Amino acid sequence: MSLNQNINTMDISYAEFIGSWERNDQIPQTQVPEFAFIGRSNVGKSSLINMLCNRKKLAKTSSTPGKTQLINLFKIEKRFHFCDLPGYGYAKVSKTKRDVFNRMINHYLRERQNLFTLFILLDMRVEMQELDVNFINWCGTNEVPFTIVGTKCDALKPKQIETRLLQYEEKLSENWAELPTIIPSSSKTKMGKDILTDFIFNGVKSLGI
Ligand SMILES: Nc1nc2c(ncn2[C@@H]2O[C@H](COP(=O)(O)OP(=O)(O)OP(=O)(O)O)[C@@H](O)[C@H]2O)c(=O)[nH]1
Ligand SMILES: [Mg+2]
Repeated sequence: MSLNQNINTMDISYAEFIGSWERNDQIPQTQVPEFAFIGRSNVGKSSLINMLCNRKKLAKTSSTPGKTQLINLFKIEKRFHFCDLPGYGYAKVSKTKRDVFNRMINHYLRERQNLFTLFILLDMRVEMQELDVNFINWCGTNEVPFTIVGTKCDALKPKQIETRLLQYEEKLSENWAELPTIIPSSSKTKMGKDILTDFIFNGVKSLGI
């Protein structure tokens, strides 16, 4: 089945900022299913959340990496949450701050009981970085359920997207017997929006919510 089939009619029409926290143990505990977004700084996490919610400024974005520095929660459709996380591995952020981010992310991912899926974002304009490989493998070791989303596809031609997907698969196959799903996207052109929305709504529905 090609990625463009399976078009859904579902769309997010309600999204509200709940709050920001700097430590996992401060976030309100809830049973509401949560979808979190992670990836290197500047990969487009906050932009993707805005695109999926049909909003321009719900999650704060910036061309300067390191914009999102806290765990940000959003209530979506009053049925589930989105969680915008800080980026990992941004070299220009001080080591102390990077350690804080890593600890924050690490605790959240290991302890958040209601985490349904983590979307790991990879910038499709470039090859998969060692940092991404390590992070994806860490998720495997820690049994964090994840789906990979390729971002900024508007900067690539269809053939280049195909080539990059093959590269990613080859890289992942070094560590993974069963390849994780990779969904190409663009917050500019809304590429991948239907597939991601469908994935999210179906996931929530599978919980009977
Ligand atoms: N061309 C293109 N640029 C994008 C896309 N998504 C995000 N950007 C740009 O990438 C930059 C970073 O976007 P953010 O959404 O703030 O990235 P982030 O991953 O949340 O970054 P941090 O919070 O700093 O970790 C901004 O200048 C966006 O305009 C996309 O789909 N295509
Ligand atoms: Mg951000």
